[in-house]
Amino acid sequence: MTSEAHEVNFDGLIGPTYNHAILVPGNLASVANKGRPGNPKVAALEGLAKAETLAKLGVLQAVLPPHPRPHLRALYRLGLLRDPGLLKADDMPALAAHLAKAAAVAPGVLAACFSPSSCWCANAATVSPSADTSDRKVHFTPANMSGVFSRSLEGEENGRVLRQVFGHPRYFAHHAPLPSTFDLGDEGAANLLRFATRHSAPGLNVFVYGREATREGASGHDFPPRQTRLASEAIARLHGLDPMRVVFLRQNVDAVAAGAFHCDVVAGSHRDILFCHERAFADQARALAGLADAFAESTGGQLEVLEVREAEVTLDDAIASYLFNSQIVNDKRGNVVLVAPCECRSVTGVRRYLDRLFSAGTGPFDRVEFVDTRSSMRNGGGPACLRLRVVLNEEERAAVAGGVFLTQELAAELRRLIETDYPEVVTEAMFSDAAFLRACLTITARLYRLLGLAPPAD
Ligand code: SUG
Repeated sequence: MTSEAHEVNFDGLIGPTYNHAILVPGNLASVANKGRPGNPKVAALEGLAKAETLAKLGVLQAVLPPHPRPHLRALYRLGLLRDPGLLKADDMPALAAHLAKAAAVAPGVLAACFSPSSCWCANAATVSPSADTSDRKVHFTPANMSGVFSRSLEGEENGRVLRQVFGHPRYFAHHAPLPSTFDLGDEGAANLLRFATRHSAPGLNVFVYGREATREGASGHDFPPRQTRLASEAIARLHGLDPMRVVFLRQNVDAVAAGAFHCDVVAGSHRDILFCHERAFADQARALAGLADAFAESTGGQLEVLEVREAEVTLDDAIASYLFNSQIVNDKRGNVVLVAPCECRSVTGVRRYLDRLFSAGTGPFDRVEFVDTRSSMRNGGGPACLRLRVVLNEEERAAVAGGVFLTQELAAELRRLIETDYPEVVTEAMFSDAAFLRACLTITARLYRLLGLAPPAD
Protein backbone atom coordinates (compact mmCIF):
# COMPACT_ATOMS: atom_id res chain seq x y z
CA MET A 1 0.00 0.00 0.00
CA THR A 2 1.61 3.29 -1.06
CA SER A 3 1.16 6.46 0.97
CA GLU A 4 -1.01 9.43 0.01
CA ALA A 5 0.53 11.54 -2.75
CA HIS A 6 0.76 15.32 -2.84
CA GLU A 7 1.69 17.80 -5.46
CA VAL A 8 5.09 19.37 -4.92
CA ASN A 9 5.70 22.66 -6.73
CA PHE A 10 9.27 23.05 -7.96
CA ASP A 11 9.81 26.73 -8.76
CA GLY A 12 12.62 27.88 -11.01
CA LEU A 13 14.67 30.51 -9.20
CA ILE A 14 15.13 33.59 -11.34
CA GLY A 15 18.80 34.02 -12.21
CA PRO A 16 21.20 36.97 -12.10
CA THR A 17 21.10 37.62 -15.87
CA TYR A 18 17.35 38.36 -15.94
CA ASN A 19 16.96 40.57 -19.01
CA HIS A 20 14.88 41.53 -22.03
CA ALA A 21 17.46 41.36 -24.78
CA ILE A 22 15.59 38.88 -26.92
CA LEU A 23 12.02 38.51 -27.97
CA VAL A 24 10.23 35.28 -28.69
CA PRO A 25 7.81 35.52 -31.62
CA GLY A 26 4.29 34.73 -30.44
CA ASN A 27 5.08 35.75 -26.86
CA LEU A 28 3.50 39.22 -26.81
CA ALA A 29 5.01 40.37 -23.52
CA SER A 30 8.53 39.51 -24.60
CA VAL A 31 7.97 41.35 -27.90
CA ALA A 32 6.61 44.44 -26.10
CA ASN A 33 9.48 44.61 -23.61
CA LYS A 34 12.41 43.87 -25.90
CA GLY A 35 15.31 46.17 -25.14
CA ARG A 36 14.10 47.26 -21.72
CA PRO A 37 16.70 46.87 -18.93
CA GLY A 38 16.12 43.86 -16.70
CA ASN A 39 16.22 43.96 -12.91
CA PRO A 40 17.29 40.49 -11.72
CA LYS A 41 17.16 41.45 -8.05
CA VAL A 42 13.53 42.53 -8.16
CA ALA A 43 12.56 39.64 -10.46
CA ALA A 44 14.19 37.02 -8.22
CA LEU A 45 12.67 38.50 -5.05
CA GLU A 46 9.22 38.45 -6.65
CA GLY A 47 9.68 34.82 -7.68
CA LEU A 48 10.88 33.83 -4.23
CA ALA A 49 8.02 35.68 -2.53
CA LYS A 50 5.57 33.87 -4.80
CA ALA A 51 7.04 30.49 -3.83
CA GLU A 52 6.86 31.46 -0.15
CA THR A 53 3.21 32.48 -0.53
CA LEU A 54 2.46 29.02 -1.87
CA ALA A 55 4.41 27.37 0.96
CA LYS A 56 2.46 29.43 3.52
CA LEU A 57 -0.80 28.32 1.95
CA GLY A 58 0.30 24.76 2.70
CA VAL A 59 1.56 23.68 -0.70
CA LEU A 60 4.73 21.56 -0.68
CA GLN A 61 7.26 23.87 -2.21
CA ALA A 62 10.75 23.30 -3.57
CA VAL A 63 13.08 25.27 -5.83
CA LEU A 64 15.42 24.56 -8.74
CA PRO A 65 18.54 26.59 -9.57
CA PRO A 66 18.81 28.97 -12.52
CA HIS A 67 21.02 27.53 -15.24
CA PRO A 68 24.46 29.13 -15.49
CA ARG A 69 24.45 31.92 -18.05
CA PRO A 70 26.07 32.82 -20.34
CA HIS A 71 25.84 29.35 -21.85
CA LEU A 72 29.53 29.14 -22.71
CA ARG A 73 29.37 25.65 -24.19
CA ALA A 74 26.72 26.81 -26.70
CA LEU A 75 28.84 29.83 -27.66
CA TYR A 76 31.78 27.49 -28.17
CA ARG A 77 29.77 25.06 -30.27
CA LEU A 78 28.59 27.91 -32.46
CA GLY A 79 32.11 29.17 -33.09
CA LEU A 80 31.78 32.31 -30.99
CA LEU A 81 34.35 31.24 -28.42
CA ARG A 82 37.35 29.86 -30.24
CA ASP A 83 39.48 28.90 -27.26
CA PRO A 84 38.22 25.87 -25.26
CA GLY A 85 40.23 27.13 -22.28
CA LEU A 86 37.66 29.94 -21.94
CA LEU A 87 35.01 27.39 -20.96
CA LYS A 88 36.63 27.23 -17.53
CA ALA A 89 35.63 30.87 -17.03
CA ASP A 90 38.67 31.58 -14.87
CA ASP A 91 39.99 34.47 -16.96
CA MET A 92 37.13 36.97 -17.03
CA PRO A 93 38.89 39.77 -18.93
CA ALA A 94 39.77 37.30 -21.73
CA LEU A 95 36.26 35.90 -21.76
CA ALA A 96 34.77 39.41 -21.82
CA ALA A 97 36.97 40.34 -24.78
CA HIS A 98 35.75 37.28 -26.71
CA LEU A 99 32.15 38.03 -25.88
CA ALA A 100 32.59 41.61 -27.13
CA LYS A 101 33.59 40.11 -30.49
CA ALA A 102 30.61 37.77 -30.35
CA ALA A 103 28.37 40.79 -29.68
CA ALA A 104 29.68 42.42 -32.84
CA VAL A 105 29.14 39.42 -35.14
CA ALA A 106 26.14 37.60 -33.65
CA PRO A 107 24.36 39.73 -31.02
CA GLY A 108 21.19 37.63 -31.15
CA VAL A 109 23.06 34.41 -30.43
CA LEU A 110 24.96 36.03 -27.59
CA ALA A 111 21.74 37.39 -26.09
CA ALA A 112 20.12 33.93 -26.33
CA CYS A 113 23.05 32.51 -24.36
CA PHE A 114 22.26 35.01 -21.58
CA SER A 115 18.54 34.20 -21.50
CA PRO A 116 17.20 33.62 -17.98
CA SER A 117 14.45 31.38 -19.35
CA SER A 118 15.22 28.30 -17.22
CA CYS A 119 13.14 29.96 -14.47
CA TRP A 120 9.93 29.08 -16.38
CA CYS A 121 10.23 25.49 -15.38
CA ALA A 122 6.66 24.54 -16.29
CA ASN A 123 8.47 23.99 -19.58
CA ALA A 124 11.38 22.08 -18.09
CA ALA A 125 9.91 18.62 -18.45
CA THR A 126 6.83 16.45 -18.70
CA VAL A 127 6.36 14.57 -15.44
CA SER A 128 4.11 11.58 -14.86
CA PRO A 129 3.22 10.52 -11.32
CA SER A 130 3.80 6.90 -10.35
CA ALA A 131 0.04 6.32 -10.13
CA ASP A 132 -0.13 6.81 -13.91
CA THR A 133 2.85 4.84 -15.19
CA SER A 134 3.12 1.14 -16.04
CA ASP A 135 6.23 0.55 -13.86
CA ARG A 136 4.88 2.68 -10.97
CA LYS A 137 7.84 5.05 -11.11
CA VAL A 138 7.69 8.81 -11.55
CA HIS A 139 8.80 9.52 -15.14
CA PHE A 140 10.57 12.64 -16.42
CA THR A 141 11.23 13.77 -19.99
CA PRO A 142 13.03 17.13 -20.23
CA ALA A 143 11.52 19.26 -22.98
CA ASN A 144 13.64 19.94 -26.06
CA MET A 145 11.97 23.33 -26.67
CA SER A 146 13.22 23.04 -30.22
CA GLY A 147 11.06 25.94 -31.42
CA VAL A 148 13.04 28.68 -29.65
CA PHE A 149 16.84 28.71 -29.78
CA SER A 150 17.42 30.26 -26.32
CA ARG A 151 15.07 27.74 -24.75
CA SER A 152 16.50 24.78 -26.64
CA LEU A 153 19.66 25.35 -24.58
CA GLU A 154 17.84 24.26 -21.40
CA GLY A 155 17.03 20.60 -22.10
CA GLU A 156 20.40 19.08 -21.29
CA GLU A 157 20.84 20.91 -17.99
CA ASN A 158 17.22 20.30 -16.99
CA GLY A 159 17.86 16.59 -17.47
CA ARG A 160 21.06 16.75 -15.42
CA VAL A 161 19.40 18.62 -12.55
CA LEU A 162 16.31 16.38 -12.54
CA ARG A 163 18.49 13.26 -12.49
CA GLN A 164 20.28 14.62 -9.44
CA VAL A 165 17.17 15.66 -7.53
CA PHE A 166 15.20 12.56 -8.50
CA GLY A 167 18.14 10.18 -8.61
CA HIS A 168 16.78 7.17 -6.75
CA PRO A 169 16.34 4.44 -9.40
CA ARG A 170 13.71 2.64 -7.38
CA TYR A 171 11.29 5.55 -7.61
CA PHE A 172 12.28 7.64 -10.60
CA ALA A 173 12.79 7.03 -14.33
CA HIS A 174 14.41 9.52 -16.70
CA HIS A 175 14.26 9.85 -20.46
CA ALA A 176 16.40 11.95 -22.77
CA PRO A 177 14.80 15.01 -24.37
CA LEU A 178 13.15 14.06 -27.68
CA PRO A 179 15.28 14.70 -30.77
CA SER A 180 15.36 18.44 -31.25
CA THR A 181 13.58 18.85 -34.57
CA PHE A 182 10.70 20.96 -35.79
CA ASP A 183 8.43 17.89 -35.99
CA LEU A 184 9.06 16.93 -32.36
CA GLY A 185 8.70 20.33 -30.70
CA ASP A 186 8.08 19.67 -27.00
CA GLU A 187 7.50 22.36 -24.37
CA GLY A 188 6.90 20.15 -21.35
CA ALA A 189 4.25 20.32 -18.67
CA ALA A 190 2.93 23.72 -19.78
CA ASN A 191 0.94 21.77 -22.38
CA LEU A 192 -0.29 18.99 -20.12
CA LEU A 193 -3.50 18.98 -18.10
CA ARG A 194 -3.80 16.16 -15.57
CA PHE A 195 -7.07 15.37 -13.88
CA ALA A 196 -7.55 12.99 -10.95
CA THR A 197 -10.02 12.56 -8.13
CA ARG A 198 -7.07 12.54 -5.69
CA HIS A 199 -3.40 13.07 -6.42
CA SER A 200 -2.71 9.43 -5.49
CA ALA A 201 -5.28 8.05 -7.89
CA PRO A 202 -4.51 7.28 -11.55
CA GLY A 203 -5.20 10.40 -13.57
CA LEU A 204 -6.44 11.37 -16.98
CA ASN A 205 -3.56 12.96 -18.91
CA VAL A 206 -4.57 15.51 -21.50
CA PHE A 207 -1.77 16.45 -23.88
CA VAL A 208 -2.50 19.72 -25.62
CA TYR A 209 -0.71 20.31 -28.91
CA GLY A 210 -0.65 23.11 -31.44
CA ARG A 211 0.23 21.20 -34.58
CA GLU A 212 0.50 17.58 -35.70
CA ALA A 213 4.15 17.68 -36.70
CA THR A 214 4.78 19.76 -39.76
CA ARG A 215 3.84 23.30 -40.74
CA GLU A 216 0.28 22.11 -41.16
CA GLY A 217 -1.91 23.93 -38.69
CA ALA A 218 0.35 26.93 -38.66
CA SER A 219 -0.70 28.29 -42.03
CA GLY A 220 -2.04 31.81 -41.94
CA HIS A 221 -0.13 32.62 -38.78
CA ASP A 222 3.17 34.35 -38.34
CA PHE A 223 4.54 31.80 -35.94
CA PRO A 224 4.00 28.05 -35.70
CA PRO A 225 2.62 26.57 -32.49
CA ARG A 226 5.44 25.05 -30.45
CA GLN A 227 4.06 21.71 -29.19
CA THR A 228 3.49 18.89 -31.65
CA ARG A 229 1.18 15.93 -31.29
CA LEU A 230 3.99 13.67 -32.48
CA ALA A 231 6.09 14.73 -29.47
CA SER A 232 3.22 14.33 -26.99
CA GLU A 233 2.47 10.84 -28.31
CA ALA A 234 6.10 9.81 -27.89
CA ILE A 235 6.12 11.01 -24.28
CA ALA A 236 2.90 9.19 -23.44
CA ARG A 237 4.49 5.99 -24.77
CA LEU A 238 7.84 6.53 -23.05
CA HIS A 239 6.15 7.14 -19.69
CA GLY A 240 4.07 3.97 -20.01
CA LEU A 241 0.76 5.81 -19.68
CA ASP A 242 -2.38 3.75 -20.12
CA PRO A 243 -3.79 4.74 -23.54
CA MET A 244 -7.28 4.59 -22.01
CA ARG A 245 -6.29 7.46 -19.73
CA VAL A 246 -4.69 9.68 -22.34
CA VAL A 247 -6.38 12.31 -24.49
CA PHE A 248 -4.78 14.51 -27.16
CA LEU A 249 -6.43 17.88 -27.60
CA ARG A 250 -5.61 20.49 -30.13
CA GLN A 251 -5.13 24.13 -29.16
CA ASN A 252 -7.35 26.66 -30.84
CA VAL A 253 -5.16 28.27 -33.53
CA ASP A 254 -6.79 31.63 -32.75
CA ALA A 255 -5.49 31.37 -29.18
CA VAL A 256 -1.96 30.68 -30.42
CA ALA A 257 -2.23 33.58 -32.85
CA ALA A 258 -3.48 35.85 -30.06
CA GLY A 259 -0.41 35.06 -27.92
CA ALA A 260 -1.21 31.83 -26.07
CA PHE A 261 2.05 30.17 -27.03
CA HIS A 262 1.54 27.47 -24.38
CA CYS A 263 -1.69 25.86 -23.26
CA ASP A 264 -1.21 27.15 -19.70
CA VAL A 265 -1.89 30.70 -20.90
CA VAL A 266 -5.54 29.78 -21.61
CA ALA A 267 -6.26 26.70 -19.49
CA GLY A 268 -5.30 25.26 -16.11
CA SER A 269 -6.07 22.07 -14.22
CA HIS A 270 -6.16 20.98 -10.61
CA ARG A 271 -7.46 17.58 -9.53
CA ASP A 272 -10.99 17.42 -10.99
CA ILE A 273 -11.11 21.10 -11.99
CA LEU A 274 -10.62 22.52 -15.48
CA PHE A 275 -10.44 26.31 -15.71
CA CYS A 276 -10.25 27.50 -19.29
CA HIS A 277 -11.17 30.17 -21.77
CA GLU A 278 -13.91 29.49 -24.27
CA ARG A 279 -11.37 29.74 -27.10
CA ALA A 280 -8.64 27.53 -25.65
CA PHE A 281 -9.19 24.36 -27.70
CA ALA A 282 -10.16 23.47 -31.25
CA ASP A 283 -13.81 22.44 -31.56
CA GLN A 284 -14.17 23.21 -27.88
CA ALA A 285 -17.73 22.07 -27.15
CA ARG A 286 -16.92 18.60 -28.46
CA ALA A 287 -13.50 18.56 -26.82
CA LEU A 288 -14.93 19.35 -23.38
CA ALA A 289 -17.76 16.83 -23.69
CA GLY A 290 -15.16 14.21 -24.64
CA LEU A 291 -13.00 15.16 -21.66
CA ALA A 292 -15.86 14.89 -19.20
CA ASP A 293 -16.72 11.43 -20.56
CA ALA A 294 -13.10 10.28 -20.53
CA PHE A 295 -12.69 11.51 -16.96
CA ALA A 296 -15.86 9.77 -15.78
CA GLU A 297 -14.92 6.52 -17.53
CA SER A 298 -11.31 6.43 -16.41
CA THR A 299 -11.63 7.72 -12.84
CA GLY A 300 -15.30 7.45 -11.94
CA GLY A 301 -15.22 11.16 -11.10
CA GLN A 302 -17.06 14.17 -12.42
CA LEU A 303 -15.04 16.90 -14.06
CA GLU A 304 -15.82 20.40 -12.84
CA VAL A 305 -15.38 22.75 -15.77
CA LEU A 306 -15.25 26.52 -15.39
CA GLU A 307 -15.25 27.76 -18.97
CA VAL A 308 -14.98 31.51 -19.27
CA ARG A 309 -16.88 33.00 -22.16
CA GLU A 310 -15.42 35.54 -24.55
CA ALA A 311 -18.29 37.84 -23.49
CA GLU A 312 -17.04 37.62 -19.89
CA VAL A 313 -13.28 37.89 -20.52
CA THR A 314 -11.92 38.46 -24.00
CA LEU A 315 -9.08 36.26 -25.19
CA ASP A 316 -6.91 39.40 -25.38
CA ASP A 317 -7.66 40.27 -21.75
CA ALA A 318 -7.01 36.67 -20.70
CA ILE A 319 -3.59 36.85 -22.35
CA ALA A 320 -2.80 40.34 -21.03
CA SER A 321 -3.65 39.31 -17.45
CA TYR A 322 -2.57 35.64 -17.54
CA LEU A 323 -5.76 34.80 -15.63
CA PHE A 324 -5.51 31.15 -16.67
CA ASN A 325 -1.86 31.00 -15.63
CA SER A 326 -3.03 31.25 -12.05
CA GLN A 327 -2.05 28.35 -9.83
CA ILE A 328 -4.99 26.40 -8.47
CA VAL A 329 -4.12 24.80 -5.14
CA ASN A 330 -5.62 23.40 -1.97
CA ASP A 331 -4.67 25.29 1.16
CA LYS A 332 -4.11 23.68 4.57
CA ARG A 333 -7.84 23.64 5.26
CA GLY A 334 -8.62 22.03 1.93
CA ASN A 335 -10.01 25.24 0.41
CA VAL A 336 -9.40 25.68 -3.29
CA VAL A 337 -7.37 28.85 -3.85
CA LEU A 338 -6.82 30.62 -7.14
CA VAL A 339 -3.32 32.12 -6.94
CA ALA A 340 -3.60 34.76 -9.62
CA PRO A 341 -1.10 37.24 -11.09
CA CYS A 342 -1.71 40.80 -9.87
CA GLU A 343 -2.34 41.86 -13.49
CA CYS A 344 -5.78 40.27 -13.00
CA ARG A 345 -6.58 43.30 -10.83
CA SER A 346 -5.35 45.87 -13.31
CA VAL A 347 -6.97 44.44 -16.47
CA THR A 348 -10.48 45.82 -15.90
CA GLY A 349 -12.42 43.08 -17.69
CA VAL A 350 -10.70 40.39 -15.64
CA ARG A 351 -11.07 42.24 -12.34
CA ARG A 352 -14.80 42.58 -12.98
CA TYR A 353 -15.07 38.92 -13.91
CA LEU A 354 -13.34 37.83 -10.69
CA ASP A 355 -15.50 40.21 -8.63
CA ARG A 356 -18.62 38.67 -10.15
CA LEU A 357 -17.33 35.12 -9.73
CA PHE A 358 -16.50 35.53 -6.06
CA SER A 359 -19.55 37.54 -5.14
CA ALA A 360 -21.79 34.94 -6.79
CA GLY A 361 -19.99 32.24 -4.80
CA THR A 362 -20.32 29.79 -7.68
CA GLY A 363 -17.45 27.95 -9.33
CA PRO A 364 -14.74 25.75 -7.92
CA PHE A 365 -12.65 28.37 -6.10
CA ASP A 366 -13.10 29.33 -2.45
CA ARG A 367 -10.94 32.41 -2.70
CA VAL A 368 -8.37 34.27 -4.73
CA GLU A 369 -4.90 35.34 -3.67
CA PHE A 370 -2.91 37.74 -5.86
CA VAL A 371 0.83 37.43 -6.34
CA ASP A 372 3.28 39.85 -7.88
CA THR A 373 5.29 38.23 -10.67
CA ARG A 374 5.40 41.40 -12.75
CA SER A 375 9.02 41.08 -13.84
CA SER A 376 8.52 37.52 -15.05
CA MET A 377 5.29 38.58 -16.76
CA ARG A 378 7.27 41.06 -18.86
CA ASN A 379 8.84 38.04 -20.53
CA GLY A 380 5.55 36.15 -20.77
CA GLY A 381 5.88 34.03 -17.63
CA GLY A 382 3.11 34.05 -15.01
CA PRO A 383 2.82 32.24 -11.66
CA ALA A 384 2.14 28.81 -13.17
CA CYS A 385 4.99 29.16 -15.70
CA LEU A 386 7.43 29.46 -12.81
CA ARG A 387 6.63 26.04 -11.38
CA LEU A 388 6.94 22.40 -12.33
CA ARG A 389 4.40 20.19 -10.60
CA VAL A 390 5.62 16.82 -9.39
CA VAL A 391 3.13 14.53 -7.67
CA LEU A 392 4.98 12.44 -5.08
CA ASN A 393 3.96 10.03 -2.36
CA GLU A 394 5.80 10.02 0.97
CA GLU A 395 8.41 7.44 -0.04
CA GLU A 396 9.15 9.30 -3.26
CA ARG A 397 9.35 12.58 -1.39
CA ALA A 398 11.80 11.10 1.10
CA ALA A 399 13.96 9.97 -1.85
CA VAL A 400 14.31 13.51 -3.24
CA ALA A 401 18.01 14.48 -3.10
CA GLY A 402 19.68 17.82 -2.44
CA GLY A 403 18.38 20.60 -0.25
CA VAL A 404 15.69 21.80 -2.61
CA PHE A 405 12.66 21.97 -0.29
CA LEU A 406 11.87 25.58 0.55
CA THR A 407 12.27 25.71 4.31
CA GLN A 408 12.16 29.10 6.05
CA GLU A 409 15.93 28.85 6.50
CA LEU A 410 16.53 28.21 2.81
CA ALA A 411 14.20 31.07 1.86
CA ALA A 412 16.09 33.41 4.21
CA GLU A 413 19.46 32.38 2.73
CA LEU A 414 18.20 32.81 -0.80
CA ARG A 415 16.78 36.24 0.02
CA ARG A 416 20.07 37.30 1.57
CA LEU A 417 22.04 36.20 -1.47
CA ILE A 418 19.64 37.92 -3.88
CA GLU A 419 19.53 41.14 -1.88
CA THR A 420 23.28 41.45 -1.47
CA ASP A 421 24.68 40.04 -4.71
CA TYR A 422 22.15 40.21 -7.55
CA PRO A 423 22.53 43.01 -10.12
CA GLU A 424 19.77 45.61 -10.32
CA VAL A 425 20.21 46.48 -13.96
CA VAL A 426 21.02 44.25 -16.90
CA THR A 427 21.34 45.56 -20.43
CA GLU A 428 22.72 43.93 -23.53
CA ALA A 429 25.82 46.13 -23.30
CA MET A 430 26.79 44.30 -20.11
CA PHE A 431 27.10 40.91 -21.81
CA SER A 432 30.79 41.57 -22.37
CA ASP A 433 31.50 43.17 -19.02
CA ALA A 434 34.02 41.15 -17.01
CA ALA A 435 32.65 42.13 -13.58
CA PHE A 436 29.09 41.27 -14.62
CA LEU A 437 30.19 37.90 -16.00
CA ARG A 438 32.06 37.06 -12.83
CA ALA A 439 29.11 38.06 -10.66
CA CYS A 440 26.60 35.99 -12.65
CA LEU A 441 28.69 32.83 -12.76
CA THR A 442 29.66 33.09 -9.09
CA ILE A 443 26.07 33.65 -7.94
CA THR A 444 24.80 30.67 -9.93
CA ALA A 445 27.53 28.38 -8.58
CA ARG A 446 26.60 29.47 -5.04
CA LEU A 447 22.93 28.74 -5.69
CA TYR A 448 23.73 25.21 -6.84
CA ARG A 449 25.80 24.68 -3.69
CA LEU A 450 23.07 26.11 -1.49
CA LEU A 451 20.62 23.59 -2.97
CA GLY A 452 23.09 20.73 -2.53
CA LEU A 453 23.47 20.20 -6.28
CA ALA A 454 26.56 19.75 -8.42
CA PRO A 455 26.95 22.55 -10.96
CA PRO A 456 27.58 21.57 -14.58
CA ALA A 457 31.21 20.86 -15.45
CA ASP A 458 31.88 23.70 -17.97
O1 SUG B 1 9.18 30.44 -23.64
N1 SUG B 1 9.82 33.66 -22.41
C1 SUG B 1 9.33 32.33 -22.19
C2 SUG B 1 8.13 32.35 -21.28
C3 SUG B 1 7.69 30.97 -20.88
C4 SUG B 1 6.37 30.94 -20.20
N2 SUG B 1 6.01 29.61 -19.86
C5 SUG B 1 4.79 29.08 -19.84
N3 SUG B 1 3.77 29.66 -20.40
N4 SUG B 1 4.64 27.92 -19.29
C6 SUG B 1 8.97 31.66 -23.52
O2 SUG B 1 8.46 32.33 -24.42
C7 SUG B 1 11.33 35.39 -23.18
C8 SUG B 1 12.73 35.65 -23.65
C9 SUG B 1 13.78 35.53 -22.58
O3 SUG B 1 13.49 35.73 -21.43
O4 SUG B 1 14.94 35.31 -22.91
C10 SUG B 1 11.01 33.92 -22.97
O5 SUG B 1 11.77 33.04 -23.33
